Amino acid sequence: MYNALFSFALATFAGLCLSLSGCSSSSTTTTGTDAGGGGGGGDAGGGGTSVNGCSAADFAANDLSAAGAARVITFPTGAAPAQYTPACITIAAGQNVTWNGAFANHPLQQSGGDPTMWITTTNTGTTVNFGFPVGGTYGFDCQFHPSVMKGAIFVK
Ligand SMILES: [Cu+2]
Repeated sequence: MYNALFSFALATFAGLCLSLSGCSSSSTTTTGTDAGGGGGGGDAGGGGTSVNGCSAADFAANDLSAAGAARVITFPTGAAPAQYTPACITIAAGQNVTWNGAFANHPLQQSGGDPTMWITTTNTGTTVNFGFPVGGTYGFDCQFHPSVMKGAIFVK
């Protein structure tokens, strides 16, 4: 009787183990392109890694994570390139950022930083809003003028 119960328990556990990846010690290791799930792994000292010219000091100078803060980045509506304003900001995980400008003239795309794709390439319209649910440093730039128009979001 005891042996039968024990065997049943073992079988149940084994089945559970099969159904859950990572319950054995031989769980697969990730490839390492997404350090810490895009999270804290790459953030030196919690101030954000330097991406697209945005340093930890730049991120700290534009901390927009306070409740009620306007998390808006503007850029030109005309064809002439000009840097994003502000280009380097800090927000908290779960907050959103709005970009305002002419995407047809300045297509927004992810560029640099953590590889997670919170920013979807946008080339039409004048406003877009993206959420950043996971901590990390996420770079972006203009497809047409990446040397002039570039920035990053540090999500703490
Ligand atoms: Cu541009």
